[in-house]
Amino acid sequence: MERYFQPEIECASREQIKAWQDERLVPTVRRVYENVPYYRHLMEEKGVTPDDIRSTDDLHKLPFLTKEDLRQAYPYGLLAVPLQDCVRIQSTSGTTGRRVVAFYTQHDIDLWEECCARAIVAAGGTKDDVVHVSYGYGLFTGGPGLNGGSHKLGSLTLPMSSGNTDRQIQFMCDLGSTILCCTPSYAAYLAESIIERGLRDQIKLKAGIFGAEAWSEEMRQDIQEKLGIKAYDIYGLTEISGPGVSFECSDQHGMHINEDHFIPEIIDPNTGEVLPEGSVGELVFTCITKDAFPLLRYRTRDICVLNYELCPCGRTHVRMSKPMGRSDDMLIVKGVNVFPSQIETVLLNKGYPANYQIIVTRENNSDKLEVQVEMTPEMFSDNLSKVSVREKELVDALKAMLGIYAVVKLVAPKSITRSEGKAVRVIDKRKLY
Ligand code: DLL
Repeated sequence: MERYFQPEIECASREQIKAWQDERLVPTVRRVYENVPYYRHLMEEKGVTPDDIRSTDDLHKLPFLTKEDLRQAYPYGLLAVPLQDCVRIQSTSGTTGRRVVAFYTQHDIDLWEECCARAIVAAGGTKDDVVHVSYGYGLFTGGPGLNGGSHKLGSLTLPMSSGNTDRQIQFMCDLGSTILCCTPSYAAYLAESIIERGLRDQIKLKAGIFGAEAWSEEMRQDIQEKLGIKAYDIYGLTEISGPGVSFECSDQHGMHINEDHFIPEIIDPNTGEVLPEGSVGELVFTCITKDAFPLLRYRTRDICVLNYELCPCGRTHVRMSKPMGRSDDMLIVKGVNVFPSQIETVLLNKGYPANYQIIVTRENNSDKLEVQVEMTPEMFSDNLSKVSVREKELVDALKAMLGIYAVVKLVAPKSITRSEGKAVRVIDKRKLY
């Protein structure tokens, strides 16, 4: 039977959801206009005043915010409350450019943790569960978010953080962890390590809540089979609060967006035009309940589609598809759009583990795509001629999926560095030339 953390909200009618959004958007826009000079300036440039925003139907009139704006306004420029009212910051990893810092009041943290509690309940969690949180703690939102959600639910929380795989597995066995929260790539690594140590029948996991990076359906099947669990997707981003912006339910067909807090839109990433229902485009969020950092029309760069059909689980909040990639993660190789998720699908379909790295270089003005793929131990024991047959097979399958030629290198099991957080899938050396 489906359980809800807040049924009156999660299963509200669409009319009720729209009414909440309308009544929360209007004062939020006014408050941001009055308290955030950076955004007021953007509104003035567009000739919009708070009086122009009377309901969500007027949302499209507001200017967008981008990561570049957050960098420009770093660190305090988008804060909508006095700094003394804030109790926490979280931050993105800042691998490309300046870090982005998000601020929280206690009220913001409470709402964020509620969103994460909804995600845990949707994955079958109750207060009787032992929630094993192996997302990183610290500035990254993964650990603190799921930790807080588990507390809200009253479950026993194991704040493991990432790393130290032996200790993770030992605690999992000794304390009987039932729900594992970590990145899907680390879940795959933990699954492999548990099986290698012959401990599969000593773990009591029933579910996993995996997100923070793209992962395919094939990878889900693989983790589910190896650990004997149901694996749920969870999505979020630091700028909007962290994990729990949306989450999967038992139906496992898209993630319900917490629409009482965040209004989603899908836009054309090139023109900024709002696209009709069912279109694939860039996801944009407007925060309507946050105190400290209520970003309006924030462009996530994540490409996905929204599904407003009624979900069999009973939740009425719109579902977003798994992000098909990020508009800024998409590689353009020889003029062709390549998403790492397409490569992952081919590999998993052909029985390879999800340990791979994509390396793009440029030689003589021509792009070169190389995919290094780990073999399973059984494949590794094959003779060399069989390995080259396998490589050729993969080249053909990748050509069929991507439309371009990729060099394939099959490498020994465990030779690609494992990540305890988000996996590093792409090394684009063209940027270094
Ligand atoms: O990754 C928050 C999070 C933590 C989500 C734990 C889920 C679980 P950031 O580090 O700011 O925040 O990265 C946000 O990660 O814009 C997406 O591109 C990507 N991302 C997050 N969740 C998913 C997911 C956290 N389920 C960026 N599938 C986002 C695919 C995801 N990509």
